[in-house]
Amino acid sequence: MRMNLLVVITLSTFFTLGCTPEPSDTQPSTTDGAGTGATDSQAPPTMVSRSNTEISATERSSTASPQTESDRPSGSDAGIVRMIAWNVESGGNDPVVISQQLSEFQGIDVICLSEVSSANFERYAAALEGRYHEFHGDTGRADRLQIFVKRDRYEILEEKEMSQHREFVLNKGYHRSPLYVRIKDRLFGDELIVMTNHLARGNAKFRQEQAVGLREWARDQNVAVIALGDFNMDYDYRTMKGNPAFDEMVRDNVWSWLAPNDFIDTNWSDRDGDGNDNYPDSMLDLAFAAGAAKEWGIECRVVIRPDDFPDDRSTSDHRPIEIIYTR
Ligand SMILES: [Ca+2]
Ligand SMILES: [Ca+2]
Ligand SMILES: [Ca+2]
Repeated sequence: MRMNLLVVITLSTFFTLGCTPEPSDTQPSTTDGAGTGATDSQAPPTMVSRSNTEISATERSSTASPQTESDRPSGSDAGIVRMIAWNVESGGNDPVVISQQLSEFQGIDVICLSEVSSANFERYAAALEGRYHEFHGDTGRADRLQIFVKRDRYEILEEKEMSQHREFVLNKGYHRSPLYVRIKDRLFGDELIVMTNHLARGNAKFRQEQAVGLREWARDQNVAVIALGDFNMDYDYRTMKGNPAFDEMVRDNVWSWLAPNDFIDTNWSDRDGDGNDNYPDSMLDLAFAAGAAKEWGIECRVVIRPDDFPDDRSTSDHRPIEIIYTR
């Protein structure tokens, strides 16, 4: 419980609420991790479904601290569910710094990372002291997806990296395939799917196709679904619009966008090097709910750390976003 309180205090202190949208393919920000060299003619990878890829206890023990189990399943906050999505900027960070910052999220129910180098999968799991089920994608080259699910609270029912749903192609071979877990809350018995994404950056047309595919996939699900990650949908706080992929995502009300409490920029991009963010007041990192989860009153906020922007070579150019709801 003490750990949980610490996390809550820490998050409350550093986070400011905010999330908003806008469209425009002119925004740079998130790298496409793949882009170069690949062609659209590449055959899509086959759908991958594999078993739990938890880090072994042996691997964990090397860096795990001897902290006693804190944990929430008994306190007054037991009904509170918190999830984080964070693009950690593979290639533009120091994994030691990212690990330290990640460790501050200890206690969060589900943590979704994007732009993770495969060399850091185990390091990040160790930063969370082995208290999480760990899953990661095999697609995306240097920019992988990774999901952590709190081990003591959730049972894992399924893990899937999904390159295609029905006729909808979600990965042309060099993108990040959506990664999801179907989990069961041991405390309340809820079953839900948590998905993370890092949609195409350089190819706006394909990003739209990905959004359509995610919408149709969500339409076909019969359990609550939450999706959070870097969607590259350029939600602009000034126009209150996202790019066309955002429009496809929210069409037909299959997904509800979980707008942030406060509209805070989530990505620092200063490609011309003048010291100013070229795309202020915009949001790439988003959260959505589908099915029963739309009625859960989920709140979203952007996580701010002191001096996080502008980022440097050791820190990520993205702020995390957090969603919170009460069961
Ligand atoms: Ca950086
Ligand atoms: Ca600039
Ligand atoms: Ca920005």
